[in-house]
Amino acid sequence: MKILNMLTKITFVIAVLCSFGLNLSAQSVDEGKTLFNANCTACHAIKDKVVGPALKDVHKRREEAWLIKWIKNSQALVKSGDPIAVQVYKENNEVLMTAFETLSETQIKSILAYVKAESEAPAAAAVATVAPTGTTNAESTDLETPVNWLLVVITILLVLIISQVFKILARIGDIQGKPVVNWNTLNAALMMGFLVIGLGAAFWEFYVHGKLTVFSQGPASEHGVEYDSMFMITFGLTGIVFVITQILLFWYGFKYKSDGKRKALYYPDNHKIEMWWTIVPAIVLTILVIRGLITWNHMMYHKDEKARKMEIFAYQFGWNVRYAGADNKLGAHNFREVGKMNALGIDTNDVNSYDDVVTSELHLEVNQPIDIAFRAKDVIHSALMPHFRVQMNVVPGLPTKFSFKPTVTTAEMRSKLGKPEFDYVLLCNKICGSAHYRMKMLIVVDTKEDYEKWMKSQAALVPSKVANKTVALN
Ligand code: HEC
Ligand SMILES: [Cu+2]
Repeated sequence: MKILNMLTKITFVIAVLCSFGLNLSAQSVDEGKTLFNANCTACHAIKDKVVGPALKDVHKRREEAWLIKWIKNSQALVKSGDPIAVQVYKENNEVLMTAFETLSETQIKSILAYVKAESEAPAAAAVATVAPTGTTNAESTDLETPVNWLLVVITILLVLIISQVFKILARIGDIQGKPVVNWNTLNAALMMGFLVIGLGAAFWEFYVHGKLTVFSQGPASEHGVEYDSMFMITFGLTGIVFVITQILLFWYGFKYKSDGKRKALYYPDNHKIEMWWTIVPAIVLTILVIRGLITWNHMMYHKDEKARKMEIFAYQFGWNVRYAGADNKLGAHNFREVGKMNALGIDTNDVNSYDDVVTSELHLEVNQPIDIAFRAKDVIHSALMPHFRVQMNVVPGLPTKFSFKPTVTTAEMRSKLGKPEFDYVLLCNKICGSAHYRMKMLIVVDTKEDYEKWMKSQAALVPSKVANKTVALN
C-alpha cells in the first residue's frame, strides 16, 4: 500500500509539471485550434483519415522544418524531389493538398502545437472513461481496476444472499403451513406499480423532452405542414391505442390474480368480437395509408415551372451544392471527369455549366420552390434536412430528386425559437464510413435580397465565358 501511495504522489507531481508545460503553450494551442478548424478540417482529422491522413503524432514522424515547408506548399516540396514528400503524396493516391502560402511560420507552429496537444489528449480521455469517478490523474486506472472487480464480487454475493433469503422464507412457510409471502398478491401489486410508473414516465418523457424534437419547432417548408399533420394523426391514434391496451393489460393481470377460489372460465372464441377487432383496425389503417400515399404524391410528383434547379453532391465525407446560375440549367456531368481539379466531374465545355456555382453551403431563398437533384461520388449517402422534413437517399449512378419550398428564413426561425445561434443543417443519414459523422452542411434560408446578394458574391464555374453567353433571363 505504501509503495502504491508513493507512486500515486510521484505521478501526481509529474502530471502537475506536465500541465504547467502545457499552460505555457496554451495560447498558441488555442490559436492553432482556430486555424486548424478554419483551414484543415475539410480534409484532416486528428485520429481519422478523411481526405488527407490522420495527423495524430505527425510531430513525431516528421521534422518541424519539413512540416512548415509542406504546409506552405506541399506540391513545391513534392516537385523538388523531397523523398518523404514524394512518398506521402504517392501513399495518398496523389491527392492535392491545398497550399497555405499565406499562413505565417508562427501560425503553422500554433497549428502543429494544437495537433500535438490533440495527439496526446486522447490517452487522458480514455482514462477518464474507465474511471469517471476517480481523480483526473493518469495513475487512476491502476487503482480503479480492483474497485471494478470488487463491484463484480459484491454483485455476485448479493444475488447469492437474496436467493438464500427466498429459500429461508420458503422453509418458514413450510413449517407454518402457509406461505410467508403471497407471490400472487405481490405480483398483482407489482403489475399496478409497473403500469403507473411506466405510463407516468412515458408522459414525463414527452413533456420534458418533446420540446427538444424538430417536430416541436414546426416545419420550415410548405409540404412539411401536411407531413407533420400526418405524423401527428398517426402518432395520436397509435398513442391512444397504446395507453388503452397497456391499462387493460396490467389491470386484468391485477384483477384476475389467482386467489385459489376462482376457477378460470373456458372461453375459446367469439366471432363477433374477432370481426370487430379485425374490421376497425383495417379501416383505420387503410385511411392512414391512403392519406400517406396522397401526401407522398403531393411531395414527390408536383411540377413547378419556376422552381430553381440545384444539385447536391455527396462524397466521403462532405457535401457540395451546385446552383444552376441565371440560365437555371445545370451543366452536364460525367463521372469520368471527376478528378483533382474537378471534384464534381462537371463538363466545363457544356454551355450550361459556365454560370453554375459550386459551394459547400446550401443557400435557399424563402418561398422560392427548388428542384434538388442528388448525386453521390462513392457510396450511398442520405441527405436529411430535418427542419424541412426532407430526406432522400444519394446513390452513386442512380439519380434521385426532391422538390420543396422553404417557408421560414434562418432569421425568423432564430427569433421564433429564441435561439440566436440556431442554424438549419443537412446531415448524412447513412452510416457511410469512418468520418460519416462529419457530413454536416450548413443551410441558410435567406430573404430574396440577401439570397441575391450572396449569389453575386459567388464565382461562376467558368467566369471568362459567362459574359459571352447570351442567357435568357426569366
Ligand atoms: C484539400 C484537402 C486538404 C486540406 C485543406 C489540407 N490538407 Fe493536409 N493533406 C491533404 C492530403 C491529400 C495529404 C496527403 C498528401 C498528398 O496527397 O498530398 C495531406 C498531408 C498532410 C500532412 C502530411 C502528413 C504526413 O503523414 O506526413 C500534413 C502535416 C498536413 N497535410 C497538414 C495540413 C494542415 C496543417 C492543414 C491546414 C492548414 C492541411 N493539411 C489542409 C489534404 C489536405
Ligand atoms: Cu455519408
